[in-house]
Amino acid sequence: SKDEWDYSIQNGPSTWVTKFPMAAGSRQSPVNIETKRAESDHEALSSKPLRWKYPATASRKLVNPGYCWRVDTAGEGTFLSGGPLMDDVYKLEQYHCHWGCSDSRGSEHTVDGQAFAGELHLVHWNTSKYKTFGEAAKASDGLAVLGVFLKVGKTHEEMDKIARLLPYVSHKDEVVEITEPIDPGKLLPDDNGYWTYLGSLTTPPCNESVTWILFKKYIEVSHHQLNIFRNLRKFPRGEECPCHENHGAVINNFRPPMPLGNRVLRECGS
Ligand code: SG7
Ligand code: ZN
Repeated sequence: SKDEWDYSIQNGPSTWVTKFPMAAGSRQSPVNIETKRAESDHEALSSKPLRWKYPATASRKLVNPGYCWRVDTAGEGTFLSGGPLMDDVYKLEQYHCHWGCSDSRGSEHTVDGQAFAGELHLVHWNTSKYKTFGEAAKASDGLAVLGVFLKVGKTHEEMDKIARLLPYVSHKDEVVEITEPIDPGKLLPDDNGYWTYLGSLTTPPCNESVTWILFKKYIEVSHHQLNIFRNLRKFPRGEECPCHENHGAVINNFRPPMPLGNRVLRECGS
């Protein structure tokens, strides 16, 4: 159908442009972060430190949309501002994750050509300028996504709350209420250094509306936790698996890097 897309050979990233023309734009994401190209313009970025606040009750529902897991949040009380966002106040809409079939790939952004095992995205929208998420998603300064790289190591306690709920949403369109508080702030690394550039949503319709803020420091999750992500299914419960590939597992749900072109990559902190 018209807005069908996925990560397969037939409907994957290289085909998105036929149904979603914005995917061919010059401000697309993800990109490869060439660390040597990053400009450290301290005046502009560090004069206003990046600040966020997420109440522990912000995480409401865990969803399997068939191509990732996603936590929908109650925006009230959430807050992201400063850094490249200046004085505009952004609210958290949702957070979700991208991962691979093995621990050697899975992130969307790469750093000097290196992929990570996964990438967590906290999606925010500009409430200073727009009335709804939908309106913000169409504006060039409408969205801000915090990106966190996942590396395989020790078990992440906060991420484990999500991993423990994932079996309840193993199939597409399943939803579970979050009762034990999950604090998205605890999913961020302990160092605030970041890279930032202007880009897009990494999935169709690939709107060029995102200020990307990627933490330089990764977080660790265990191999077992990633395997729980890889157990999600792309098809609804009770339906026959439509694909003979990987038992319909949600894996390799990342878009490959797009050209940075003449966009500016800035950095703040180490
Ligand atoms: C994931 O990434 C989902 C999408 C999200 C998309 O596929 O979380 O959200 C929903 C509602 O399923 O799209 C509009 C939107 O947030 C792109 O987000 S991303 O650029 O941060 N990867
Ligand atoms: Zn994402």
